[in-house]
Amino acid sequence: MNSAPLKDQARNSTTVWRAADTAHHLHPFTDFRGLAEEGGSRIITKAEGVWLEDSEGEKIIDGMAGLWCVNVGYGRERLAKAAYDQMVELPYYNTFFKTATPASIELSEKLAALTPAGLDKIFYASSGSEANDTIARIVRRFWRLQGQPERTNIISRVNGYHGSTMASASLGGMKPMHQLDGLPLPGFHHVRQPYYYGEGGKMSEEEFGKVAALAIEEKILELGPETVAAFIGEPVQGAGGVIIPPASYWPEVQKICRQYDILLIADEVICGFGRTGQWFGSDTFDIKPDIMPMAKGLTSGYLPLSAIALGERVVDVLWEKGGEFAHGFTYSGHPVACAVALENIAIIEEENLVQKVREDSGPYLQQRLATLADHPLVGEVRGIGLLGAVELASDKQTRGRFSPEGRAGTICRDHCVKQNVVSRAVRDTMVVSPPLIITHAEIDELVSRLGKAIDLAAKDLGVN
Ligand code: PXG
Repeated sequence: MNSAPLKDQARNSTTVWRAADTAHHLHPFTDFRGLAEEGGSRIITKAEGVWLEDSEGEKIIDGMAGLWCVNVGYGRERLAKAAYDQMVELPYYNTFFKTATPASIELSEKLAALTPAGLDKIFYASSGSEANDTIARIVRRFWRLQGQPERTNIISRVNGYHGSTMASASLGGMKPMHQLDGLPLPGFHHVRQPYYYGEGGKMSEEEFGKVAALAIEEKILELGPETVAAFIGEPVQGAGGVIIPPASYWPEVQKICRQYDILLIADEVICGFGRTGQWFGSDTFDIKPDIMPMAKGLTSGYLPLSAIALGERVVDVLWEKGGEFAHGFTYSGHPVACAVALENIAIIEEENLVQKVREDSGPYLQQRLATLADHPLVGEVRGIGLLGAVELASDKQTRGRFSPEGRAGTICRDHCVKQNVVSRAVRDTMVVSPPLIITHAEIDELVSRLGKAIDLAAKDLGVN
């Protein structure tokens, strides 16, 4: 058996990598056979700033910050150094049996300070999915301890995304994920999303925001308020297509949660750490959650780590009445991941990245994306902070869609790949979420390449 490292010269060729990838590697959210028939993966070998490089030496502008996570950009030696130093000092120790590490303690203190007032205690896992699974258990535990064990139902939204484990995919409202194996699990319910462009019809935005929120109350009444434990939503739905709720939505949602005494969970896995121009989406939309999961931008994706911030209402009950909380992961509070998170947050602070997104790069991206709005293939451009979406439409006026759904998006995405720009197609919506360090010149490049891809897609679709 040849034990030479994969990157040795002899194996360092796209063809060999692709063949080995096809032979042995199953990719997430991928049609295995389809990928093999297309000839296999694009192999990404390096990255710096907002630029990726593939094994053919092509330079690609990463309009998605990896998977919405590389907030401080690629190539940060400080993060590598923080990981190295922590590994040399203490590569691992657990937080289960009355032990802690300086890194896990310091990060908890820091997150308690950064998160909205009242969220003061932190529980760790390694992914957004694990964080949301943990939350599903916490809210049920909370209501049991409150003497209301029948409160087990959790309400979330169609087209929301909360992860890929059994519970977090059940929380999510993605049909293809449910269809994979018969989810959602019992006790997970979905209501309409605040998607004005797609579902607003003739209503004003303000009116539609309230109607979408009232769907939560209708669901609560249908299930029986005494059976509802919590509502969970992303401040802005990311994977669902950068769905920005009307201003009237979150105030109404909060009113309803308070009225029926149900817990409010704001999933900050994408919105957290500056993406919307504030530290958290909850700051941008003035949401006061009881529970807040975070991941992605917490370490800028350099290492896997997720955190759940919990407010007094929940903590007091778990603390006073709970006894042992029989849940946790080997890597909860992993010291190396925590050290990287601390250094990552230090970079965000020192470089004023949150303020920059709010006052400079965010508005500039929105202004540049808005230039695509007149394109005959574009139905709407929307965005907030460094999140952007371009809806492809067959008819601008009537918001007409191409059929089958997703075809126009796939065509445009394939052109993006050829133009060396990463933009995700969510059905027929092109979305971007670049690293927070993106410069004006790089935003120009990103939007120009996306615009070219839209031009080429328009030709393919016969739109001009
Ligand atoms: N909550 C939200 C809001 C997310 O966006 C998760 C939870 C789950 O996180 P983990 O770390 O378990 O993946 C996510 C993840 C995409 C895409 O293509 C989006 C996510 C993950 C993978 C792909 O849009 N979001």
